[in-house]
Amino acid sequence: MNRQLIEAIESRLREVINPKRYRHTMGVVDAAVYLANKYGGNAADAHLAALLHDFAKDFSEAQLKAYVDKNQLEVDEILMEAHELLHGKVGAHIAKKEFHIENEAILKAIENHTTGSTNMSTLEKIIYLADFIEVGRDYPGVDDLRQLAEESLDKAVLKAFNNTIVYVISIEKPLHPNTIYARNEILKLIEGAKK
Ligand code: DGI
Ligand code: FE
Ligand code: FE
Repeated sequence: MNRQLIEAIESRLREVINPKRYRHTMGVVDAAVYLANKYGGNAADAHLAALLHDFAKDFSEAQLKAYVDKNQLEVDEILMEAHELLHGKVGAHIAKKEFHIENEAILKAIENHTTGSTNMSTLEKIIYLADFIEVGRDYPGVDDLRQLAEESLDKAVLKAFNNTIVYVISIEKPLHPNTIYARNEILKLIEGAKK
């Protein structure tokens, strides 16, 4: 475990995210390490990805868009439209440029933590799910999701996708297609495993 790197990231995080989000981040670290140990993921990678997943979350819309332009990040139309989707992409780029993280699995887990994607690695699933079940989260259904996370990583991720899709529809925002593709794929995987 790279203590020095973790301390450097933590100290930068305290400058760029608010105290509540910092606590959320530490909750995601604990949940991600727990899930990695439970489901055979790499706990050190889970720790780093969780620590960095919301690095850019408190950037303003203008800051996020300026970062995307300046660094010529590839983003689709929906990412630009719904700026709450941009912080993963920007966070992954910062992880690489500022903290020299080259591990693509970690970078992808940060990048895709809001929408999910097809072909998710165990690490991507862990970060996606840890974000929803960390100890500080409190919303209707969180305890059911925590319980499902004890049973099956895939089933819990599917449930988290379903919840997100319902939520985004309820607030009448555009839904990112990656979430739909990811949800259909994992549903098929789970159905296949039953046969
Ligand atoms: O950054 P966090 O709040 O910890 O969690 P997150 O990265 O999962 O971001 C959640 C936000 O992103 C929440 O406000 C819902 C929103 N979101 C997730 N999927 C979509 C989405 N928003 C839109 N417009 N479209 C999506 O597909
Ligand atoms: Fe996030
Ligand atoms: Fe988060």
